[in-house]
Amino acid sequence: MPLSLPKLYPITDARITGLSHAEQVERLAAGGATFIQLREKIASPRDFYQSAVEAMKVARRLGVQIIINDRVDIAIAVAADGAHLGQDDLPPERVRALLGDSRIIGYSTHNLKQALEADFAPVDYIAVGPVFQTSTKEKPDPVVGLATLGEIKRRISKPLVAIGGITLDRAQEVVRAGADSLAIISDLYRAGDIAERASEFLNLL
Ligand code: 3NM
Repeated sequence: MPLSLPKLYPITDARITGLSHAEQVERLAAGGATFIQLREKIASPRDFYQSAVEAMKVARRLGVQIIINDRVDIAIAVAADGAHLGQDDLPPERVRALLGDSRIIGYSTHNLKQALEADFAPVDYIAVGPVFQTSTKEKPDPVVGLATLGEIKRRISKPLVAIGGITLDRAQEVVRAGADSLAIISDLYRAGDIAERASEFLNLL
């Protein structure tokens, strides 16, 4: 059965927020988020594992699904709901073998060719980005734009997650262009009240 994604897909960022992953999950869930990615680009694997354990406790208490970015080993170790892979991570086929059929696998793509390939890979959703310019990701790929996002949507069958530079102001146009879900980092944390910002997105969408 195809995965049904909520419209808002928040991604944690300990650097921007200065908060633990668990605390971010708590606040995002308070704003209505039900599907959250833990992304950690600084901490050691041991520290990420430990903070993911804490975040999983919060998530289970609040009924939130957790996807672990990049680290399939940590996704397995903390019994997360799935893993999100980049183009340089382990191949999706191998990750599917490791995670089994019941767990969610997401896959980042950055152009039409990659997205078309991803549609045949054993993954549950396809992320496309950066839709707009972003300063959150180091060395981002070239901006994809809304026209290409729309073309990708028309040519793939899997759920499409848009990512990169998406703000509350631009959320509706990204959905109109074809995104099933919006993955967001900085705009959730800029305003200060994380729960309120998450609920603003959900109310709008
Ligand atoms: N991946 P913000 S863009 C993590 O293009 C990430 O695949 C991207 O953060 C991609 O919402 C990006 O602050 C950063 O722009 C998203």
